[in-house]
Amino acid sequence: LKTEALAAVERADSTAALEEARVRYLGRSSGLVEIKKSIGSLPVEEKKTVGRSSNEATRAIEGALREKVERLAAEEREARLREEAVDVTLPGVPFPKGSFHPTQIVIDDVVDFFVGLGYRVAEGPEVETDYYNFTALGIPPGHPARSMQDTFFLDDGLVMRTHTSPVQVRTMLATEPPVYVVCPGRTYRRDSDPTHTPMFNQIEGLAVDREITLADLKGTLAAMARHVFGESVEIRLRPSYFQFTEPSVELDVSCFLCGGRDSSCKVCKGAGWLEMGGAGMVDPEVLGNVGYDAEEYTGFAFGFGPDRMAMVKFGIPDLRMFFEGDLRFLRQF
Ligand code: FA5
Repeated sequence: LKTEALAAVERADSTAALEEARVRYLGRSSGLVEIKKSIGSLPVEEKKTVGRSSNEATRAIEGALREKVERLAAEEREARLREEAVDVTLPGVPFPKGSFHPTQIVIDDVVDFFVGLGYRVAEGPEVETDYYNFTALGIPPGHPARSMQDTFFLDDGLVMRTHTSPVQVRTMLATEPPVYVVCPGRTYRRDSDPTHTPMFNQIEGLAVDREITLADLKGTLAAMARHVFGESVEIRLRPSYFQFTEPSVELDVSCFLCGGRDSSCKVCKGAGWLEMGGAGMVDPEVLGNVGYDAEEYTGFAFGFGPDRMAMVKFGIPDLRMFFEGDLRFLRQF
């Protein structure tokens, strides 16, 4: 029995196999325990020899087990260490890194600028009611400006918003003045050519407070343009018309590349100025529509096209490239 047990211990090649051998040869129902139990019924002279030899066998097996346990544990630890070893001298595995979309770079840049001035960021739904998209902004049903915006109409008086200006209305209805917000978001029009896409982005801005003037608007837009395009750019406000601002202006930024001096400039084509978006003083009627006191408060608003701004900033000739998802294009930013 002892020889068999020692051989089994020697054969065991894992701590689990060793435990199995221990139970088999020393456990409660092992042959050795059986023998020890039977000692009491043996004749006196046999008791001594059987007792001694069974004790001796138990000690020998226990000793062999202990030694083997230690050896196995050491071996297993060593194997694990070998397996988990990290060779810090190997070169790292490079993993692909994404980059921001050019439009997103401009949006983040503009939003950062306004947040720095203390503006809050506001958002609104892309599926908008006719009321917020048009009527509340002074464009009643049947007004020609509705068809000028090439609207995608949905059922039940809903439209895909054609601009971010409805967020102005929603913000003012939800907050008491003073209000300072920027509202980036997706907008939709039935347009498609090198500078127009059916889905595009706008960034709306709105400031309503006591004694806000057109000079505040101009100073704010000039600082924004310098932040996005560089310290040397100038801005120009041209008279324009929007139903929800009076007076209304169009914002032009001087070409940051050639400063308007190069007729072959690939950014401005020699025009010297680049169109960024619309702006103006919030029409008192719009303030009245949201329950603000137009005697006490005035405000300015603006709406830029960050896709267009990105075309200019990065010198991209066709807006549609922004939406093709071509990685060769996107990896450049
Ligand atoms: C508006 O949408 C006004 N809501 C802007 C505004 C806001 C005026 C607040 C006054 C006060 P407009 O239709 O001009 O204005 O569009 C503004 C900008 O959106 C454009 O200058 C252009 O940069 C961008 N844009 C318009 N249509 C498209 C299009 N299809 N694709 C890409 N950009 C476009």
